[in-house]
Amino acid sequence: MPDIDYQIVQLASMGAAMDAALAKRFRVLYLDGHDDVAGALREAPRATVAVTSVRKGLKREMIDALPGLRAVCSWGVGYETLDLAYARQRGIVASNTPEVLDDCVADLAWALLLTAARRTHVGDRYVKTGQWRSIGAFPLSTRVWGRRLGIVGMGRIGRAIAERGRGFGMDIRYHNRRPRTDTSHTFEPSLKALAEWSDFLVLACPGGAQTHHLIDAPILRALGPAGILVNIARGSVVDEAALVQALERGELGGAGLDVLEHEPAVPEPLRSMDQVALMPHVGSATHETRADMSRLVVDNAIAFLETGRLLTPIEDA
Ligand code: 8YV
Repeated sequence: MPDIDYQIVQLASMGAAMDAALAKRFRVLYLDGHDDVAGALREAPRATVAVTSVRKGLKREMIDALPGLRAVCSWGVGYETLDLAYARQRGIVASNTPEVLDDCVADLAWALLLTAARRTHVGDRYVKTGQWRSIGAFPLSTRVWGRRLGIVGMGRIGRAIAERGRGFGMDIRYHNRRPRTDTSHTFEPSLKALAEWSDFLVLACPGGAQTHHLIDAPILRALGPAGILVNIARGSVVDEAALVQALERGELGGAGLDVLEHEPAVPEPLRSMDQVALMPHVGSATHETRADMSRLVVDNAIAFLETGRLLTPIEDA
């Protein structure tokens, strides 16, 4: 029997302050950065909670290595890297960090939409490199106000994006697995029809097998040569080779991407096109939201260990 009867295995740091708060209250086996996580898990046969993140995930082998595991508390709203189907079979429950990041992710979707449409990333370079003085007038860009906004995935983040769209006087429609009762926007059952209708198509759906390459060449063609695609969901949702081709051929007007299919690898054409604005997967990455996310993970772990219930269980798990 190991010397310490651990209650928690922690695979991902929640920041120094939150890590310390957890360690003060419980017996925590801290494994972030450990070079033999699988081997170290043998030290915690009775740990009931695993603390992890969407980046670190939780594979089947890890679940098998923890016979006492009852709950997984994960950082991030996405959970495609957790083997939830297997966890569920084993009677293990899981939590993520919804709500606290909705507004920051929606803000970033809008930043990318505005950047791709108004070319602020190009204008910034234009001014800083002296082209304003040497060349003169900057090329015209695309109007955002009052246009058509299509949203793929009308969950909490999709609704936060739509709310901001109202402020821009936009006509808004959405595509989702099923129509939602908590929004008054028009449901469009056909993704292709939504893409044809939209000036801007924003992706806010979950990643994983169900949405893999949902946005393929025909959808990109439907969005069209003046259309702009914004992705703050997962890189896997877009067929990136088809996206590059559509942009190169002028079949798609532009793109604003926070996530890429093989991130952090970025295809060279996307890096060199002015009609593309890129960010390094940072939808939730503000000081305030990241602190809220870490706190929510810790609060979930505390709630489970003290009451047997998670605060924000993953809804479809
Ligand atoms: C993070 C996210 O910015 O919560 C998620 O699922 O994708 C974002 O909060 C991302 O995980 C950073 O790697």
